[in-house]
Amino acid sequence: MKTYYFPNTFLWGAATSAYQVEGAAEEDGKKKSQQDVINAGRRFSDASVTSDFYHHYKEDVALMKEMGMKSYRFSIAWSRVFPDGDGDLNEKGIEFYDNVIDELLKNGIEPIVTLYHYDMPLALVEKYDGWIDRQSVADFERYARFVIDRYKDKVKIWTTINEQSIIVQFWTQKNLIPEKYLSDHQIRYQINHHLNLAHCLAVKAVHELVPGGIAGAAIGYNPIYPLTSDPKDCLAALNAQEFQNQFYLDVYFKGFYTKSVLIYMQDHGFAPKVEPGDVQIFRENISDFLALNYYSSECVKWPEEGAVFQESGVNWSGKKGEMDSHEIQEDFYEKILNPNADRTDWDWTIDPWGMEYLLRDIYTRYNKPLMITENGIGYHDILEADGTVHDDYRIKYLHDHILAMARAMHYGVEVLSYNPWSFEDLLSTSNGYEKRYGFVYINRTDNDLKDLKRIKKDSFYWYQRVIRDNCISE
Ligand code: BGP
Repeated sequence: MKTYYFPNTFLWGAATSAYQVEGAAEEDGKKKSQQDVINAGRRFSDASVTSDFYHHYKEDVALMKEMGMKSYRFSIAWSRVFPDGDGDLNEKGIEFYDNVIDELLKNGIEPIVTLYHYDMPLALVEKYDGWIDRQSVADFERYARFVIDRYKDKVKIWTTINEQSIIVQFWTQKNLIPEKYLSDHQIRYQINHHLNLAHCLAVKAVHELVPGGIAGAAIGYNPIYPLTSDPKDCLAALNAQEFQNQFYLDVYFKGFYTKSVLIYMQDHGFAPKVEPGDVQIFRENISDFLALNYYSSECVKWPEEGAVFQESGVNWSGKKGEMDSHEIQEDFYEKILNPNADRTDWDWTIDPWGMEYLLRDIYTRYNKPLMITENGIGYHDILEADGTVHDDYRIKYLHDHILAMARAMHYGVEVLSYNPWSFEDLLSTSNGYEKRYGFVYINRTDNDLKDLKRIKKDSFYWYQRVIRDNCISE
């Protein structure tokens, strides 16, 4: 049995995002974000209370400390700080984050702050359709600069945009898109262009304002495998890899759009409009690291002649066609479920080998430090009558993924932190409270708020030992 030890500086932790955990969606001056509207229309709980971190943050930070966390990755809600997106500051809103950050620091937990996690202020969607309009970039920059400047002495690690690739891939679920644009894929990639500019301007602000600060995006990243060794399937995998992953990373680290993807987009009429000076903004603001949200891998094959299919064979809910019915013609690659991997109840593949594969692959190509800002398994957890939650499946999932990360580190990959999803149960973006991820169980369901009691799962005690021992064994 081999044991892998981690560096003493390794930032063990866990992650959440504002609208999925805070609740208090319209309290103390906060106004709605687009997620409040998107979630209100779903078949599970809305985002008004979620896990009520807003009122329980001290209790929750105490639990983080008890588990031994060295870092906590969370996001700031733009609409709590500037309720109208571009208007006046909400003093009470920013005070909440002052308090959370101070509480973390007091407990020896390093804050890893994400500036944007799907939650565009609704006011800006109503004003100009959110990220569709280029004005969103300037408004985001103003918000980001304010927050970065306020915490420049307390927060050193900044992630800019959460899962840009997912925002683009599932653009009608992660953004409120007006009916008239729903089948306009040029708009989809224009949103992406604006997100790239917003990301770069936030990196710039961190470099200018934060002494010793580092910045990077948190990308949703699935490694892609060819179904067979047929050269056409291998080429399809390369196409998918460039289209879904490299297209984002090349901007973050090289300052340009991947040529093959841009040409594909031009051929199909959905390339973004790029203004003079934009590429210079990309080139001058290269990221310091890449934060990775890793859950699953994907498998592709060469597409059938003339096939029309969804951009994702299996969408975010794990059910075909349920949530994103807007199709895109792809003659580049065709996704299929990997026949060689286990799957969760929602058909997400469970692939620890993919963790080692992607860490080594990305590090070799870009040579920048990496962080894991999400990784975890959604499950129908059961609260037993004696108040315990036996989540051995989560312990196995996390063990196997940490081990894979350790193997990658053994081969030289620089990984700074591990922040699995999620610290506590929260509102899953696709399945509400039916699908749980936390180390801490929140006593509520989609239909019943109950007492919101915090209950430590078996995985809590297991992860506590991993952090204490600072190692993982095969
Ligand atoms: C990531 C998001 C998270 C989180 C996670 C799990 O894409 O960054 O916000 O939600 O996926 O997915 P889900 O919530 O759909 O179960």
